[in-house]
Amino acid sequence: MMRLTWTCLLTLVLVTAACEAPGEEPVPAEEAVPALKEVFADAFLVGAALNPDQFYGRDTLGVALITKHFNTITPENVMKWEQIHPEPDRYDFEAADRFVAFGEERDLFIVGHTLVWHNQTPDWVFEDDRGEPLTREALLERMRDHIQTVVGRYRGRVDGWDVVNEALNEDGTLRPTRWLEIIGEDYLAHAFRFAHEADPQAELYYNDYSLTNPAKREGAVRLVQGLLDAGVPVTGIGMQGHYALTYPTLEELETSITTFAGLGVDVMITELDVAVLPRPSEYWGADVTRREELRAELDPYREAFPDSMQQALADRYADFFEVFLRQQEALTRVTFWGVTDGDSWLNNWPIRGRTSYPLLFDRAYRPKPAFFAVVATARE
Ligand code: 9MR
Repeated sequence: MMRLTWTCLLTLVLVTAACEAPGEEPVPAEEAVPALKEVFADAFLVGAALNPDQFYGRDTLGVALITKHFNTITPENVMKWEQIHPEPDRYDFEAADRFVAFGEERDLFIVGHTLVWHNQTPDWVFEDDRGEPLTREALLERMRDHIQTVVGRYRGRVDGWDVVNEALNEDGTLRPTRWLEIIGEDYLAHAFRFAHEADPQAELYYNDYSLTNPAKREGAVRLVQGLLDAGVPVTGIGMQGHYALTYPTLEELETSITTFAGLGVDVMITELDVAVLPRPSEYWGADVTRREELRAELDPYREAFPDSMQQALADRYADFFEVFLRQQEALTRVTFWGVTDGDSWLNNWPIRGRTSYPLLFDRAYRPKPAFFAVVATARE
């Protein structure tokens, strides 16, 4: 009996030791961890995309981080068309209501994501009862009903909306979606007008990735300038910050921010993360439909993230935040796409089941060296 007990104890010690992966920082004292929203209070809002475990309160450690560090939130998925409006005559507001209540309970700036997109939008949206494509008028009416029902429900409570998401190709032309095909180029103008009618106070954004690429940047300028010239109420451009250790260049990032600000609209970094895993191809966008096969060499940090990589990530984040701080007049908000590394979509895209490290908090909810590097940029 005694021997068994000692064996158990020894096992416990060994298992506990194994949990302390080599190279991991000791947990910093709570008071040594400043709140991001306070560190950047004079510059811009700081936020995160949330999942249901967080806003339903199941992920209690995640909730503690959100409550401490962020003053703006975006729902990662629950306001997308297929979730909030799964069938023609059925809206499902349960999760979105909880998300909004979570933000109100903490007095956060609440962003709605997203009203008009080509992904996560059911096929029926574009079809009549017989499965035939809708006419332009019928699709516009369906878009109006969706936008006004959703925006109207949260009028005065959701502060800003990603009205149209990812409408541009990499070359800056309009993406050939069913919205474009059936309605025509003015589908964006209609979407913004419908949203404005439903909540005249809400900020309304065009949101996209790869907006640091010159051709796509120019496409966004043409698009948004055209909307503004036509009197369409666009208040901001959301630059999804799906970045990496070597992409984009800081110069391209800063040029995009200043160029967009020059249009007279707000600019925000809406989906920030920094990919650290090997890329299966030279594609740098964030098209969620792209998929690649898992190979061991593409998932090198399953067990631990080496110190050298932690440092590279920290340096990269510091570089980005130096640009953001320099451009604080233009930027209203910086939102991370997730809270901890364990939450990130990059664990499953473009390859399912990898172990990625793209955010400021690790899987054990601890601030990483990148967190402290970001904080340091505000104190230089
Ligand atoms: O992070 C989101 C992930 O959980 C979803 O599976 C995915 C599918 O649509 O969408 C992800 O969020 C995307 C966002 O809505 C728009 N920009 C790209 C984001 C990352 O794919």
